[in-house]
Amino acid sequence: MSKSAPDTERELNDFYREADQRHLIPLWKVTARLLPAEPQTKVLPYLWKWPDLRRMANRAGDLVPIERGGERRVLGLINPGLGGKYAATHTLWAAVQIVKPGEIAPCHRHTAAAIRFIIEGDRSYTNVNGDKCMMSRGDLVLTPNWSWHDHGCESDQPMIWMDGLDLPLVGDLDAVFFEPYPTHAHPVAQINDSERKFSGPHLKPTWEKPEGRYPPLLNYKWEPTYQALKKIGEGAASPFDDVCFQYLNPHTGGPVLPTIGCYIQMIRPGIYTRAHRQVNSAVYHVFEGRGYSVINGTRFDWERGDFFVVPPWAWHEHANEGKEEAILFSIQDTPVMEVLGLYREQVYEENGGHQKVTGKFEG
Ligand code: 1HN
Repeated sequence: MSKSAPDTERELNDFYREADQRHLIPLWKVTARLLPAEPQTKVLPYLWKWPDLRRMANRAGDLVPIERGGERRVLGLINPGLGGKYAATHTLWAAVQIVKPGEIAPCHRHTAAAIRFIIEGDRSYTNVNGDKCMMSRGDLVLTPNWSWHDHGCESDQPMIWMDGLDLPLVGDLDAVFFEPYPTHAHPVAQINDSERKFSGPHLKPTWEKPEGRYPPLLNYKWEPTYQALKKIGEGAASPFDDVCFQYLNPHTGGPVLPTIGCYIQMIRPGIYTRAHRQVNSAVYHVFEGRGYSVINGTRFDWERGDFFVVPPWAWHEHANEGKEEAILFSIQDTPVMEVLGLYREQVYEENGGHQKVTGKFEG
């Protein structure tokens, strides 16, 4: 005798209740949620304006001392889509940090890897494992994971830079370790040593052998970077990014850090790029100039100093309608996607490669 429909339904409900109590999930109930046709990210496109960031950084400089415990005077960018997670994208931390004249931010190390991109000031440094890397505007400085680092400012003006870290990713992997150095500052063994050895154009010293994953060059100076941008900028470039360079590890030719790719990009006057989307997320800092990006149909107007986020798998295109070049620095989690075999990109084919603009970001 076959069972009646209500009987079956009751048994099924009992089954689901027991599964829940036993910490089991029947996959057939959640397949669509677990396996969407394409990424369904919570990361939102967002824009932070420089006058606010700068004013707040300076205010923090007035109000908050740098001490052991607090460690750093840093204002992190929080993505409004991530439910309060301390992150600019699901994988990347981005922030502005201020160090005032005479201060030294105490030496420590952590398993999250970091980059600095210098926005304002000079005659400050990051001491990375004893190599004192002198920093000025436009320099990119690396602190690879588990490297000792302290920051000092020897100028009579405060120093402000962008911090980029893979901390949200390392946190999700439950792999965060942190250790303060026994003294406030690390002894200085050399000054600009990695730069001295490894910043020759397409040249590397033959006697310096790779040390595991440790990148041999820690300071990518602005001037040669800019010269390279200008030189390549005389010809054709990418239809999606215009002139765009990835910073390289001179030993491997690969990304500067295993988890963070760094890019410098020039959108030349009159350029309007075509839209595409990539599986990686990105945090952009506007180093010079002004322009706008259309991200998933919303127009984001940016100018010098601003920061903005492009989420995973979000259509984006960039425009510079002015007469001056626009220069964007960005950090992206692309190396993670590539090493895991997850990297994908797609070209926007409709409407001549340009999205329909449906709104403007007003903050
Ligand atoms: C950190 O150690 C620094 O060393 C900057 O300057 C930002 C954000 C989160 C966690 C650690 C630094 C940081 C950070």
